[in-house]
Amino acid sequence: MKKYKLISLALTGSIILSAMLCGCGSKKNDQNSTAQSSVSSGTQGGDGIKLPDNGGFTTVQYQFSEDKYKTYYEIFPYSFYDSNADGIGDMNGIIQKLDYLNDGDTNTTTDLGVEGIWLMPIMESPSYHKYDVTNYMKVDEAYGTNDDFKKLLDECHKRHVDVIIDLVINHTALKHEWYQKAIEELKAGKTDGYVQYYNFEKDHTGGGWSKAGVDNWYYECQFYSGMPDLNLQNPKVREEIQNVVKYWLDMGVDGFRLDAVWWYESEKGNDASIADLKWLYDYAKTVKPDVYMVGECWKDTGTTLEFYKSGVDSFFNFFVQGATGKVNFTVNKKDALGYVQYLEKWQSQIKGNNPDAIDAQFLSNHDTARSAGYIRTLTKKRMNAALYMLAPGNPFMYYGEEICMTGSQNDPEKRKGMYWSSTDMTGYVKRIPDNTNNSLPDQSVEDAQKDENSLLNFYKRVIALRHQNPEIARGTLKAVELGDKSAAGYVTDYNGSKVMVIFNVSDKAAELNVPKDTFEIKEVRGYLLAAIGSDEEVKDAIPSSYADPMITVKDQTVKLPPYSAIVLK
Ligand SMILES: [Ca+2]
Ligand SMILES: [Ca+2]
Ligand SMILES: [Ca+2]
Repeated sequence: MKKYKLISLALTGSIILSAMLCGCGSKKNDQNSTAQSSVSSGTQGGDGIKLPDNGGFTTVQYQFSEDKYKTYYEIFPYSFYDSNADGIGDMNGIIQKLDYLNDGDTNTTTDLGVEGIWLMPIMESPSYHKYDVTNYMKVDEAYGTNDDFKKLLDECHKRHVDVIIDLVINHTALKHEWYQKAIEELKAGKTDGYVQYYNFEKDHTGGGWSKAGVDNWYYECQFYSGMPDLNLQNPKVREEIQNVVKYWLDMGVDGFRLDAVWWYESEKGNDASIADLKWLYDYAKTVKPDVYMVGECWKDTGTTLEFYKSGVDSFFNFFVQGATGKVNFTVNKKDALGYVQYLEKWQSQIKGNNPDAIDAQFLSNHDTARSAGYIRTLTKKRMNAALYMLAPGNPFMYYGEEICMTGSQNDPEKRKGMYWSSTDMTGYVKRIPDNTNNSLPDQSVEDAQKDENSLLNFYKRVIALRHQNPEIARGTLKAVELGDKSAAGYVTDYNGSKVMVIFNVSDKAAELNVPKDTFEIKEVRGYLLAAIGSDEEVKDAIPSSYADPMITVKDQTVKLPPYSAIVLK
């Protein structure tokens, strides 16, 4: 893994210098401070530490990540953007919308600024969701060609955006030629060829198996009869999968999202599944040493921790997501302290099983309801975004989260067309098979771009703050109690460079004293204001804009308005 180059810019230095000079208050220093103001451009008068203009959003420079630490965006290609008006989103559609995700320029703010994309399955498949593959080396025709995908990769890489694709190897589609050949062989009384690719047994009773339609043979199919489970321990299956992994890595993908990893050897036990994962990851590294993999292990914490022993970089953190997950709980129960203590504990646990482990937080994905469905106010939606986007590791945002799309009744409803514009429906995917509810959110992307307070514009700020401070994703974290559970923080240390992040998840302002032996405050890197004035739950006064943030940082005392976050250095 490449080490992240910490930024040392003149701008940063000048802010520190200016802050130091400003703190003294003598006439001479005031003059110096004025002389510095053209570059430091702080927004706060008085004798505290200067705050960066506009929360630091447009004033603190950063570089694109060069290692595996990225802010990811999950895309369902079917629903994202339809470039040829055939009713189905496609590779060329994603290319057309890349500048919305990242335009490749850290100085512009029209884009979200994400540095990674997870594409849900793109390989040939008979289903709309494509989690049952018929050809592992071919992009589904509905989405385009392999060349279209290659072009998408090139366009992403030009913008410093990594691409990982879904790899679905627990099972294939029933129509996959391997399975079709296996059935032909069974009929011919042959069991040493493709039959070995799957798990066939005679007279198998119990769940997760179906009749193969030949004599009294049954085959394993843990998800449903249309998805026969592969025999991942079979050397020939492994050779096939290695060819698939090499094919896409050679084409330029940066890694894989691994579907259903707990199910790999669900009948043999976790150790066997973990061994499969280790084999897969170790092989992929021989092709691309810095390959990134994130596994879907949708089980309890103990099982997820165990799976980190495979060496795979990340497993999705299912414990922070959803209505009752840690992130929303933190806001609803005003328990910032519980959150940072959780972050410290979980980081130490996953790194205990894999020193290179990277946590993968998210609020929702294609299988769960988006957060706008369970978070009532914009204030709380923004605070939720701040919490998981300022956690260590790689956060994953499901498309549509940022414009408060909803959908919870069934899977197709959670995968509705991305709502780009209320005035121009070009590219909008009207219908996902079997979805009956096509209701649209209040704001399209176009509307949200123009609304200063929109969740979309808040996400841009928090993602920028995350990237301006590479310690947040990469550092070793220690929770810091500041006397009140509704306002707490953490100090994180990345190769000796430390930042402190403080969250105030209360409806009241907070005045906090940071012990000097815990963290010595020298600089304000940036801050976030999540509270919206019209939200009735906010009790204390809140800032009306970033020009007057109602934040002061003086000596070791930090005053924060309700629902806010700050990054100190
Ligand atoms: Ca299309
Ligand atoms: Ca940009
Ligand atoms: Ca399996």
